[in-house]
Amino acid sequence: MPVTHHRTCAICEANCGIIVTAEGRDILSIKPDPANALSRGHICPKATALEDLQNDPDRLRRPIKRTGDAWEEISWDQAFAEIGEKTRALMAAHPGCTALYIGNPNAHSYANALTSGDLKSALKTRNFFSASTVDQMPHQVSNLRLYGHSGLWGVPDIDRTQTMIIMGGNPMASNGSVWTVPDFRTRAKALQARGGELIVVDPRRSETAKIADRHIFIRPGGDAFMLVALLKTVFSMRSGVVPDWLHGTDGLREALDSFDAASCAARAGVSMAEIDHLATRLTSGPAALYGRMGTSTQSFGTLCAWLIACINAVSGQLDREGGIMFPAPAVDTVEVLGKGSIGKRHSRVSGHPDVLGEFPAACMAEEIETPGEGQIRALFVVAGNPVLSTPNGTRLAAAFSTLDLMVSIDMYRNATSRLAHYILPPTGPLEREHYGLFLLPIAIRNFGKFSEPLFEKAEGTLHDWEILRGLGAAISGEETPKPDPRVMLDGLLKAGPYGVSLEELASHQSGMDFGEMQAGRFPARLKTPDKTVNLAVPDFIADLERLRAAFTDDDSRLKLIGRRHVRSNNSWLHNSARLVKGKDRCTLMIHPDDARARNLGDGSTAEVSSRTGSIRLKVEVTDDMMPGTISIPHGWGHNLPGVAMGVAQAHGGVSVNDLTDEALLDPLSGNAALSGVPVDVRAVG
Ligand SMILES: Nc1nc2c(c(=O)[nH]1)N[C@H]1C(S)=C(S)[C@@H](COP(=O)(O)OP(=O)(O)OC[C@H]3O[C@@H](n4cnc5c(=O)[nH]c(N)nc54)[C@H](O)[C@@H]3O)O[C@H]1N2
Ligand SMILES: Nc1nc2c(c(=O)[nH]1)N[C@H]1C(S)=C(S)[C@@H](COP(=O)(O)OP(=O)(O)OC[C@H]3O[C@@H](n4cnc5c(=O)[nH]c(N)nc54)[C@H](O)[C@@H]3O)O[C@H]1N2
Ligand code: SF4
Ligand SMILES: [Mo]
Repeated sequence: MPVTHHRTCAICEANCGIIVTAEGRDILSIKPDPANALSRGHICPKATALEDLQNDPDRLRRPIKRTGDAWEEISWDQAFAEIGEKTRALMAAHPGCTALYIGNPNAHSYANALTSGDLKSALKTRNFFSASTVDQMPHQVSNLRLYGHSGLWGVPDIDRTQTMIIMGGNPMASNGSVWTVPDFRTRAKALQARGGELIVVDPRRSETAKIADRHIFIRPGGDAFMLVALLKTVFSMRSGVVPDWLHGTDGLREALDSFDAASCAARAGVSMAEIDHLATRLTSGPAALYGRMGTSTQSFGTLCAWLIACINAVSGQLDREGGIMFPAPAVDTVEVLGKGSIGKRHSRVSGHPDVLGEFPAACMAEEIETPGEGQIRALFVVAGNPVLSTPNGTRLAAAFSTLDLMVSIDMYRNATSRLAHYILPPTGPLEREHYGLFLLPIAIRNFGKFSEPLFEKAEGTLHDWEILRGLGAAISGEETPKPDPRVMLDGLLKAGPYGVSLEELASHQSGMDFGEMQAGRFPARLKTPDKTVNLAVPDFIADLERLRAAFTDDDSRLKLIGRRHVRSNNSWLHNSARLVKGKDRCTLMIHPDDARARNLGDGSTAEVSSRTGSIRLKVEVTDDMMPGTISIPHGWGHNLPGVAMGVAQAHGGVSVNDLTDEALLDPLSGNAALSGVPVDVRAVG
């Protein structure tokens, strides 16, 4: 008899409700759940690939161990015992030699989030890295300084706004980021139908720009200049009442005194007419200015995040309906997790300050290569593929192959895990529970859903959290029993604003809707000691000098940016034949003028070089690109020795992170500047 199962697709941040029909362990269909109040019947093509992930013959089910180039399957007991013993021996001989890298899927697993600390404390490590420093860290630094908590996110209220401005985000492909906004397209259409405006600021005419009312091209990395121009213009138009909780507007205005709005706009490649239009929209009706990847993975990432928040605040859009709002999730992570700190320690080799306890992922290679006390010798990678995801992957791969011990918790033998000594694979995506612990707090509605697993886990397999706990115990030698993650989650839910139990939440198969986001949560919601938002943050104001100095930077070389596609997810969905089929997506997009100047035709092959390396790939000539800018997606390049992902390898592709530069960082957040990398392009063959 077929069974029907309501669950959540946890591949991307949208967290869509899905209905899976299965008979035995066969999946008959994966369909959208129209009764889910958050996703309202939306899914994207990736949801159906859950079946491919579940059944993929290349997906590992048992631990494997590498000796030289040979891999053998071993038992969990052997894996834990050997890894525990080797790690303890290395820790005794070389204090401080352990390291941990946590990848993006951890943010999609509540159980990982509640148990990865066990492994971290067993490793007693100060070398903590994660995908956050190739992603959203600048926003978190801004959250911490302005609102008093790195996890206190403002969410654009797209359903009630009249103006939605998206800078450096492409939700038509990504389905939203740090903004759980499933069904973006319908919401954007509704905005347009009620007379509102969708505006996109992007160096590429992206899929989102194509459905927008207005697309503004911007030079990669020009955002901070444009935002200065916009903020100054908003200041000149705004005359409304400043809420009691908003401080520092005079200090902020003064800090920008010596910048000229028109020159800043010109430096960004944006006209003052566009700036005036944006400022008028922002100061007249409900409006939300949102900045994502393009604004954070650049060398002025933190300045961008701060200026965006300042513009929303000064235009009166913070904490109001239709502006930037603050959700009330069923587990309030802001109350549960520490606020975060900056600069408590410094990295050994380059002296980078830690941000929220992390060092920049871009420093991992040098910390492995550089001899001395504290050199990394034992690395644990949990659900991450940093060889394809972090800058200068070639150098990082070479560094990984010198480690005394490397352990990957991953279901694939991929570009990163092939270099490990042990790969420990978790259960499949339909064999585990789901609650969007970190995603519901950034959702556009107050909503909760808990999904039980559809299938029992296959015999002899372990969940991520069991592996994390198993490793923790094997390394520390402590066997104290700890509560299951679901017991912990039940406690967190009961302590949350709705006091709902896990059992009750789980009984609502399409989730529980707690209603629209509410305005007027400030100042109570703020975590700053004085319950105010002080816009004049000294570190950020000081960093404006670096921006000023960049005004005259040589801007003549081509600048590399990235892109995402709706049928791909970072580096790890390329083994699904149904997703990768069709046109080659790992291509170089270039403007016709730039192509002509280099003798490049559509479909020809180009070599792209940067300080760190060079790659060759197919050219797509398109005036969707801004002149002077090229775009290459990340996460490709699986065809490496030792990889065992048949479909992905057959598909080929190259890694853009062989070109991105580990030396290019936003100093305030340690975030990699993946965008705006200077490159040269020439025709080959
Ligand atoms: N040039 C460039 N580089 C980028 C980006 C870009 O836009 N441009 N984007 C950056 C961003 S935003 C991010 S988040 C990072 C991502 O960086 P990473 O997190 O390092 O990389 P992912 O590609 O997400 O790889 C996730 C890994 O986890 C495995 N995995 C998937 N699900 C699970 C699971 O449930 N359990 C376990 N144990 N393993 C799992 C996959 O097989 C894969 O190996 O990449 C960044 N890199
Ligand atoms: N289908 C799919 N969905 C995904 C993912 C995926 O890989 N595939 N990854 C998930 C993850 S981990 C994340 S973090 C999110 C990211 O979600 P988004 O933030 O929406 O990321 P991107 O689609 O990379 O969009 C970034 C946009 O910034 C533009 N850009 C680049 N440089 C600049 C710049 O200097 N200034 C400005 N203004 N724009 C710039 C790019 O052209 C691009 O259109 O997506 C998530 N969802
Ligand atoms: S948008 Fe697609 S990948 Fe993201 S949660 Fe929804 S169905 Fe899954
Ligand atoms: Mo990400």
